[in-house]
Amino acid sequence: MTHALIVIDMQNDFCPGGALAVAGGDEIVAGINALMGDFDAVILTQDWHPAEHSSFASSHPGKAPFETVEMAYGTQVLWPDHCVQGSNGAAFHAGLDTSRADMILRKGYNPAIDSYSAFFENDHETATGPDGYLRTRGIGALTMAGLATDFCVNFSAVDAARLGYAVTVREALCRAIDLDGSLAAAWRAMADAGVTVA
Ligand code: VGL
Ligand code: ZN
Repeated sequence: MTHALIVIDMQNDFCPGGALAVAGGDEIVAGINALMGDFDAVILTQDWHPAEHSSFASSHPGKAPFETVEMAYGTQVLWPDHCVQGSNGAAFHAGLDTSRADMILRKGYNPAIDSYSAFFENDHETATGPDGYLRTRGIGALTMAGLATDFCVNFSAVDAARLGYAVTVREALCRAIDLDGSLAAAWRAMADAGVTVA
């Protein structure tokens, strides 16, 4: 089966020193690069928000990062400003081998809705595009790695499994935010969706 590697959000803002740093986020860059040659296709995702995005705590007076708000599409965690379009924080980690990417998918560009998943925005309805790309290339299996395990990797893996892909998450090549048990919940959600953890 044609097999793609999907590298999730390996960007400066999710690495140590970044605006929404994930502990050890930079440790997985070399391992991800080393994996790329094993796949028929490599897709990179890039969190790519307009300034004043609705997922930023700074867009909600009186709210602090990591608090939640109720949006039309459900509960949304509020984040520090991060991955603002064109900023250095939104750029890929300098060590990531972007030369191998067949496709770079930018997500989270709609100011009114967050998009953790590579496949659907957080309303779980609005498609972001790669399903069509993958199907037309005959890709049926996906391996995922990157940041953050419990948000963008989790949502991407669960959505891909629901779309019918055979999905594997490389646990050692992911790092988590782990907010109030979100990592344990994410592993449960991925297992329930039929995602393989390797
Ligand atoms: C992510 C929170 C906000 C992620 C992106 O890449 O997991 N998390 N935006
Ligand atoms: Zn984001």
